[in-house]
Amino acid sequence: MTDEAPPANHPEGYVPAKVWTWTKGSGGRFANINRPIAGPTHDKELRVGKHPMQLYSLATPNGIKVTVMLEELLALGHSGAEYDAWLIKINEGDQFGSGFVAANPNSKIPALVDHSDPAKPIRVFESGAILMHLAEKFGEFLPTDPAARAETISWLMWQMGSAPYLGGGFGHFYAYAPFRIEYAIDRFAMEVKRQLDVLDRRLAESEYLAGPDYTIADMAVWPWYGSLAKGLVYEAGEFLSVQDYKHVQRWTDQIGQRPAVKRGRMVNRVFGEPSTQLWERHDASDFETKTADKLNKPD
Ligand SMILES: N[C@@H](CCC(=O)N[C@@H](CS)C(=O)NCC(=O)O)C(=O)O
Repeated sequence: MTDEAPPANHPEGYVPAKVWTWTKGSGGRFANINRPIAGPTHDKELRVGKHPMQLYSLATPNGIKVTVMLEELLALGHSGAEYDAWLIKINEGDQFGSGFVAANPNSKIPALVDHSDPAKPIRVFESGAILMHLAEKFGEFLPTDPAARAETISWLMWQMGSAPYLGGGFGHFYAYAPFRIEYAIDRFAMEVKRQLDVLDRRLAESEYLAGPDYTIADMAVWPWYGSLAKGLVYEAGEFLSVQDYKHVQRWTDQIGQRPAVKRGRMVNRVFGEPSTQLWERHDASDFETKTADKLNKPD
């Protein structure tokens, strides 16, 4: 490095302490739930319903991946995928309850507990792991042909590795940080546009991410990058010129037409049009009878 003046987008004045200590909140959105330590903050058991699959979640992009998968499995007639979807209010700290932490030591939605064998419930956390668990259990949406399977898992892992740059990087600094830092926004806008181009090039040559079939890779990528392509996350559609990614737009629309996707997006949703919010799902009929326009606010 030279002793040149820092560029204009480089704020001066901050020198990190020798050892970082948790002395103040960051001031950003969600600062009230961010902590530098793991583990529960309070005792609270998770409720368990009557179905084999117990899901503890919220309709964020990570949550939607799993409710879409469960609805897709039910649409194919897999009654073993029947599920109770319990609402976890992350802005109120439900993810730090002792029962939730036992299901997911990382304290983030979604968490699944598979009670197919009631004597031996299986906990699964990380949305990608949940998609793989369900795909393998029911033999759906994860091809068995080695090449197609490798392609599916590759795109699934691509999503798990890439989305934190979109959410924790771009989204945080563009929409949630208490002030705008040009350096951070430039860095992550560049990366997110690169990711959109990765998807666009793949979807120019292939109907779905892993090939001609819709798989768990599409289910993982669509809630993040499809929402981004439609300007639905971070109000960043114009900023990122998302309309330019034509193949991503085609794929987003195509997947959005699926009835199971339409249902899955509604589950554990607490924002948007009341008729699109199904706070908790315990029965297939809940989509008709228990949306927010027909109920009182969840407690
Ligand atoms: N890699 C995880 C990410 C899960 C995640 O970040 N969940 C967020 C909501 S989308 C959450 O629960 N945040 C609460 C918190 O950080 O305390 C996955 O894919 O399951």
